[in-house]
Amino acid sequence: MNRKLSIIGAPMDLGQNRRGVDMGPSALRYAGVIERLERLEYDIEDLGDVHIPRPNRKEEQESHLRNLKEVAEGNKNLAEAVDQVVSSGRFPLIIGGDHSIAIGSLAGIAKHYDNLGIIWYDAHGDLNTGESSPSGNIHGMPLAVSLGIGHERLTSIHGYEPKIKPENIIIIGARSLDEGEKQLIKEKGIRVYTMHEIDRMGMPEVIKESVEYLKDRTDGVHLSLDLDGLDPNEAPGVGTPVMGGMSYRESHLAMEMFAEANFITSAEFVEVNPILDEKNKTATVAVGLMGSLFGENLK
Ligand code: B3U
Ligand code: MN
Ligand code: MN
Repeated sequence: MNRKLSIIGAPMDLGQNRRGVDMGPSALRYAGVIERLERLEYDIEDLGDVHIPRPNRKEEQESHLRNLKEVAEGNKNLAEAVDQVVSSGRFPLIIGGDHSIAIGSLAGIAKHYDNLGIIWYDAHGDLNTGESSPSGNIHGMPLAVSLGIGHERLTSIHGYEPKIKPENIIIIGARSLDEGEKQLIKEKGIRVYTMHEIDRMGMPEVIKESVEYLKDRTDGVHLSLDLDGLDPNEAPGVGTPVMGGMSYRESHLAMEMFAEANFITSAEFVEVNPILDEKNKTATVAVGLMGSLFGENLK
């Protein structure tokens, strides 16, 4: 693992309609992310938060994609910050913010790789387009956008597209997929481990298969971890909780196995909403998972 780590906050709450997730970066810093990783002897630099514009509430929405202009602009800023971190040879750890920030993260990262692998740890597929979305919320679209599918204002961010290839994506933990997302998954042949597969196979086998699959075919792997992938009993501070999620223990095991595989080259932790949380529990869980991902329990 790259021992030089740069933390970038993305206080974005415009990709969905529950306020408070913009305080995610503060909640994660308060829960001790920097101290936790410093103990593991990483060289940590906290770059602070990128600028996310406020929406002009009086202005007409230009499109049924909620806050399109501001989400695009915030992600443009994030892409530039992340690109610089990767260019300087450091590991970008992005802390959100709602999941629409993956648009900017991937835009900044993927241009440095021919075959970036993506592990999408989430209750949702985030594969909607303006047409298929039931909500108009952009946090349900970043994976599609990164594949070059969706509004041009989003797909073109950072000047190239698509960012990633469908065969390099693995979704883990899905249990709330919309019809259009299911179609896209089939059409593009995207690998998905739903909760059904996780229950049948067990988490160790799911992660082992995922690592084996990505190791040979990719030259870097980005972990995009949405805290709503976990069960809401263990991570209650999220905007769209879905029952029956991955447990705290399964999630730690997954992170430990990724650490052992030593193949993650960038990561983001998103959707921590301290307003909806119970005494910062979800941020604390997230920081614990980062500890495992960065090798706390490696022998
Ligand atoms: N698929 C739904 C719900 C959703 C997606 N991501 C989250 N919720 N967190 C949508 O609105 O696209
Ligand atoms: Mn998500
Ligand atoms: Mn989700």
